[in-house]
Amino acid sequence: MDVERSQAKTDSLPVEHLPHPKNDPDSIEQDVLSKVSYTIGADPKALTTKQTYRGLAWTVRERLIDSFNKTQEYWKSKDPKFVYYLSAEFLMGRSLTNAVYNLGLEGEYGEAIRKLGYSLEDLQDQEQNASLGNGGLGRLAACFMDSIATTDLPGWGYGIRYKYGMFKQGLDKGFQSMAPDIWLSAGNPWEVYRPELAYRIGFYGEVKDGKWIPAESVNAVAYDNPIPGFGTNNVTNLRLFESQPVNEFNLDFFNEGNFDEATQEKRRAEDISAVLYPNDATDYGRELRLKQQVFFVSAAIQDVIARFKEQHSDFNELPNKAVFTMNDTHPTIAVAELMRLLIDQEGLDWDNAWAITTKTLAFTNHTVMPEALEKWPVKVMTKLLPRHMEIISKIDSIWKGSLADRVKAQIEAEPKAEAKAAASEESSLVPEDTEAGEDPVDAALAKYGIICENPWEKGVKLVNMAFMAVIGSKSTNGVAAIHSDIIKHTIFKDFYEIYPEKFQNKTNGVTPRRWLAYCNPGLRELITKTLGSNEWIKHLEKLSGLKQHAEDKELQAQWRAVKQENKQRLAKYIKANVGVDVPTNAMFDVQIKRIHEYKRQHLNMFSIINRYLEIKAASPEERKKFVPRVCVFGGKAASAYYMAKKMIRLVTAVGEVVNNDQEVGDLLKVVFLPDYNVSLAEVIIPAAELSHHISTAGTEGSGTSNMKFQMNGCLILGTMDGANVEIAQEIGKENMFVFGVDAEDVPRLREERKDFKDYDPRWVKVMDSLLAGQFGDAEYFQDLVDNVNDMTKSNDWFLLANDFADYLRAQKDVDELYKDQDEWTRRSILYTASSGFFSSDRCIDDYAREIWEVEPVAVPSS
Ligand code: B1N
Repeated sequence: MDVERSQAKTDSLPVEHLPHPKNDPDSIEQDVLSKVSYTIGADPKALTTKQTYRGLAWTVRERLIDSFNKTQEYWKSKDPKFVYYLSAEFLMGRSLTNAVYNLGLEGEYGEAIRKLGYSLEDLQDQEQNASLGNGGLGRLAACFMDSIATTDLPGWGYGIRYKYGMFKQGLDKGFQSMAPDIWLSAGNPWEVYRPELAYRIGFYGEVKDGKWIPAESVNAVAYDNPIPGFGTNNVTNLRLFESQPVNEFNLDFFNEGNFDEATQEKRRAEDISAVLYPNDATDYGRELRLKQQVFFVSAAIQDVIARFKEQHSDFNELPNKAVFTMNDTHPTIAVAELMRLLIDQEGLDWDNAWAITTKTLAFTNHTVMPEALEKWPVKVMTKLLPRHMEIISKIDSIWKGSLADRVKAQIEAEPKAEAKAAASEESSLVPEDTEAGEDPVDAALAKYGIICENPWEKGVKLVNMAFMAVIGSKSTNGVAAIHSDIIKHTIFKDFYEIYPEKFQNKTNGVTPRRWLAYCNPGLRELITKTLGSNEWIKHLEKLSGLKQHAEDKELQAQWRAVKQENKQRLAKYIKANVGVDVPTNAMFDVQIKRIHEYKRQHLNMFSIINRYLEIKAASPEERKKFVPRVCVFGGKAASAYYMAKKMIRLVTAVGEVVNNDQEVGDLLKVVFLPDYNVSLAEVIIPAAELSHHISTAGTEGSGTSNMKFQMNGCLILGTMDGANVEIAQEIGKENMFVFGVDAEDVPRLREERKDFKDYDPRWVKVMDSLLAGQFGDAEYFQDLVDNVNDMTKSNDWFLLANDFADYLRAQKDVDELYKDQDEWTRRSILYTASSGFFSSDRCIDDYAREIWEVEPVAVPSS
C-alpha cells in the first residue's frame, strides 16, 4: 500500500456540508428508486416486492447512519461513562418498521411507499428476522438496546454476528423439524461492516514466563448495527463480531493439490461465529461454545480499552468511563479476560487489576435451572485458555482462603455448634447438606468454590462461571423480585452472606414501542385518543390514565373492536400456515414460549384434553354452555431435548383429533404454529385474550411475554412465579387468574411425593386417554405420562399432578368471566393501564442509576 496516501486528505473538504438525506416523501421516493437502481441493481420499472423492500431499507439505513455518526461524535466530545451490554444473544427480529417509526418518519415513509404502490405492512413482511437469540434472554437484550437508545444512555451492545441464527422450525407429520436459518442470504442493510476494526483472539498454546503464546488465533471483525431511540436524536450501536482467519489461504498446500488443508484455518476460524447454540436454559458444554464466549468478550474488551486509551492514560479511571454488564453466565469469562488484559498487556499488578475489574463488571443472573449455570471442565479451560485458567485458579484460591476464614470464625463464635446444627442457623455459611462428621470448612469450599468437583463424575474438576461472576463484579442481580430473592438464599447463599451489598433486583421490562405501539396500531390509536396524547409511548406510566375510563361502555366497545380485528388477522395467519379454520368469536387462548418441562406446556395440554373429554361426555344441551376456545401454541424445542419434542407432538396430536371432531365443532380448536419468532409474536400477542404463564413456582426467572400480553390487554392465567407476582401486584391479584403452589412449598412437595391414589380423577382420565391411544400412538406418549406420574423415575419434578386441580379451577373462573364481556373488557383495559412499570425504559433507568452509574447524554438537535 502507498503509505503516503493511506490517510485521506479531508482537511480542505467541506465535510460539515455533506448532503444529509432529505425526509420529505418525494425525496424519499426518489431515494428509493436510486437505491433500487444503483445498490440493488434492479430495474425500477419492473420491481418485485422484495426489491422494493431492499431499496427502501437502504434509504432507511442511510438516515440511521446519519444520526448514528452524529451521536457517536457527540459522545466522543463529551467523554461520558458508557455501559457495555455483553450478551451472546440479541434477538432483534425485524428492523424496518421499528426504524421508520423510531426515527419519527412514519408519515413521510408511509406516503412515499404508497406512491410506489405498497404499504409499509406489505414491505415489512419481506424482511428476514434477525434471530440471534433463543428466547427471553436474547429478546430482553434487544428491548434493552431500544431503551438505552430511547433514554439517551451512552451504551453499546456487544455480541456475535452469527451467520446462522435460531433454527427454522417446521412440522413434519406433527413432529418438530429443523432447518438452518439462512438469514443473511439477501444481504443485510441494517449493518455497517468495519473491516478496519479487527482484534486478534488467541486460543490453546502455553504460558511461558508468565506470557501466553496462543497456538491458534483468529480475527474478530466488527459489524455495527445502528439502534435508533424513539423521540430522540440518539442512535446507538450494537457491535457484533464475525470470526475471520488471520491467513485466508495456504498457497503451499494448495500448490501441493491439498485444497482441504489449504483452507482449513479459514474454516476453523469461521466456525466460531457460524451458529447460535439453540439451547435455552438447557444443555451446553461444547468447547466451541466456550470459544464463542471468549471470542466476543475479548474482542469487546479490547475494543473498549482501545477507545479508552485514545482519551486516557490512567487505568484507575476505567471504572469511571466504562461498565460491562454480563448477560447471564455466557460472557463471564470477562472476569479473567479483563484481568489478563490489564496485567499482561497493560502491565498493572494483580491487586490494582482486581480493584479495577471488580468495579467495572456487573452480573445479571437469569435462571436457577442448574443445567443453565455454566460450569466448564478445568481440563477444557486449561487446554483452550491456559492463561485464563491460571488467573481463575488464583481468584479461586484467594476466595477459598477468605471463605475458610469466615467459616472458621463463625464456628468459633459458636463453639458448641456441630456442623449440622450450625447449618440450621439462618446465617450459617456452612451448607445445609453437610454430612455429620464432614469438616464444615471443606463442605463450604466444596459447595461454593469457583473450582469444584463434578458431583456426577469423581475426580473431574469444574469452573463455576456464575460464582466467578459474583466474586469478580460489583453487583449481581436477578430479573424479578421473587427470583432475586431466591438466588440470595439458594444458589448464591454464601456469597450473599459475605457480600450482601452486591445483591440487587432489577425486574425485567419490554419495549412498549415494538410490543404495543407498533405491533398493535389499532390499540395505539385508541389509547392515544383516550389519553389525548401519545406521550405514553415514551412514558409508559402515563397509561395509568386509562384506569378512569375502564368502565366506560363506549371505550369498552371500541377496545373489543380492536381486539376483534387483531383476532381476524391471526385467524387468517393460522388458516394460511396450518390450514385450520378457527372461529373468531371464540376466546383466543395462547401459550407461546420455548418448550420446556418447567414451563409446563403439557399441563396446559392436559387441561385441554380434559376439556375435550368433558365436551364429548356432555349432552347437546350441556354443550351450549361451554365457552368456545381457540388454543394456540408456539415455541421451539432444543434439538437434544427429548421430552420437549414430545410435548410439541402432544399438541399436534391432540389438535389432529379435536379439530376434526364434528361433535366438538367450533367449541375447541388446538393449533401449533411452527417457527415461533419475534415477528410471529407481534401478530399473536395483540390477538390474544388469555395467555398462560404457568411455570412451577420458583423456576421461571421472570418471563417477559407476560408483560407484552399485559400491555396488549390480554388476561393472564399464571402461577406465583417470576414477574407474574409483580404483575399481580400492579393489576390486583383478584384480576388475574392465579393458581398453583407457592415457591416456598415446592421443595417440601417434591420430597413428600404425592401418592397416585390421591390424584384428581380428571387427571387419571386424561392419562388414561393418552395411554389408550385416543390421540394416536399410545406407546409414544408412554414416557411423557410416566414422567409426570411414575414416582420411581422422575418424581413429577415440576409438580403437574399437584397443581392440576387448582389449574382446572382457575380455568373455570376464566370461562365464567368470559361470559361477562363487559367485565372481561374492563379487566383488559385495566391490564394495559397497569403495565407502565414493565417498560424496559423503567428497567434500564433502574440499572443506570443503581448499578451502572451511567447518565443520559442526549444529542442536541442541530
Ligand atoms: O431469561 C429471561 C427471563 O425472563 C426468563 O425467565 C429466563 O428463563 C430467561 C442458557 C438461557 N434464563 N436463562 C436463559 C438462555 C440461553 C442459554 O443458552 C440460558 N434464558 C433465561 C430474561 O431475563
